Amino acid sequence: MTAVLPDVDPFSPEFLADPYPAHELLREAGPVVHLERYGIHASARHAPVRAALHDPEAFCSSAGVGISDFRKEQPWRPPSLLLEADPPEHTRARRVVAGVLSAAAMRRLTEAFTAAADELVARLAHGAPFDAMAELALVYPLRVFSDAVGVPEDGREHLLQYARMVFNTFGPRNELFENAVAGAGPTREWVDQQCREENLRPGGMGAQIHARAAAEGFSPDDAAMLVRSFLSAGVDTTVHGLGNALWCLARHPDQYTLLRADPGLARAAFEEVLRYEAPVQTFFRTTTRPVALDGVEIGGGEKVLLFLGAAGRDPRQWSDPDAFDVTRRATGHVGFGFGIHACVGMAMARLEGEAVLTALARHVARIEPAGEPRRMLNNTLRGLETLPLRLVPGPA
Ligand code: 4IA
Repeated sequence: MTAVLPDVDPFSPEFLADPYPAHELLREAGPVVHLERYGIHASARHAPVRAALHDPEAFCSSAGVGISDFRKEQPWRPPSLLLEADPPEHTRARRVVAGVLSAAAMRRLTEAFTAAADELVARLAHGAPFDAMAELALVYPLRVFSDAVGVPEDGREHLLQYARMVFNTFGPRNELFENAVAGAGPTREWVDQQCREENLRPGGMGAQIHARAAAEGFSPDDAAMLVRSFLSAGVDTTVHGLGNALWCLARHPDQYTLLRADPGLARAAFEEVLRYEAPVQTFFRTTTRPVALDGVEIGGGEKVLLFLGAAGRDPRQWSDPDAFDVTRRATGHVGFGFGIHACVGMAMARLEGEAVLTALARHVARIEPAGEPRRMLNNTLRGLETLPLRLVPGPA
């Protein structure tokens, strides 16, 4: 029998503010549970989440990866050619985008990303309280990502509002959803304009998308849709990855001491943050036929909620999962998803995380909380609105 949980609302403010007790309840109730409130199945365990992501034929994305079923409801924006698509269309779109985000492309970005992180962190390592969201976690991706893609400087802050809206709209039409889309016309218009080839810096990654897409036979409008994927997925995810990293390191000074002693741990430490406090907490798939997931029967045409963040703390997968440990091997977490839809920009996200954490280790002796952070509530993203910190300077 599938455990039926009548009262759990993973999109309520209480759940979103502190999901971990509810995650444990969901994981322990069974490999797959039924959330009566939304009439959907869900899994909070690592193995079934990974298994569903590994089987895109049975667990498809083209009906949307939020709770809304595109076969029954009109999507709030034209579906992404990448995220909200299945093979073979997905495969074509993915090839274009993956080509632009290649390992060689990442090597070309490394120097600029490293220098920008170094300069920013050195400037903030003054020992006085400041808001590490506004002055670090928000500004760094907004600058380096937008520069790399070739988005003009004017209006870049629209990207933050746009992404928050995208991630809120994966959830149900609750207050977060409605507030996010209300009055967003100008932001949507700005983003749509920046996706056009004539508004992107020649040579930047956005322009490269257009070139590769044209070579693959995509229309200019569809190429612009692929740039839209960049702008939807590329900023707020790393903003909250970095914000969560700073908050983890401030709360676990012993772990920061390890990173400071060995800056070579920066990459592993960022990975551990993604396991421990995943910026993207949830995603849906839709079953294309009746299918068993970890022994639980699910009907065809049903939405299945996958708790990526909860999978990162599944004791069946991780030893001492609630311990933040920068020396553990956290790779294998599903914070970047898994399988054919696994984050196509993960190398760039990791580069940003490594650059900032390495810069901290070089310039900062201690990261100290300077007040209570204010949590940002979002139907999909886990992160902070404000994060008061002190970065106590120390020799490299
Ligand atoms: C898109 C999962 C998240 C990072 C994401 C959001 C939007 C898109 C892709 C990925 O618009 O294609």
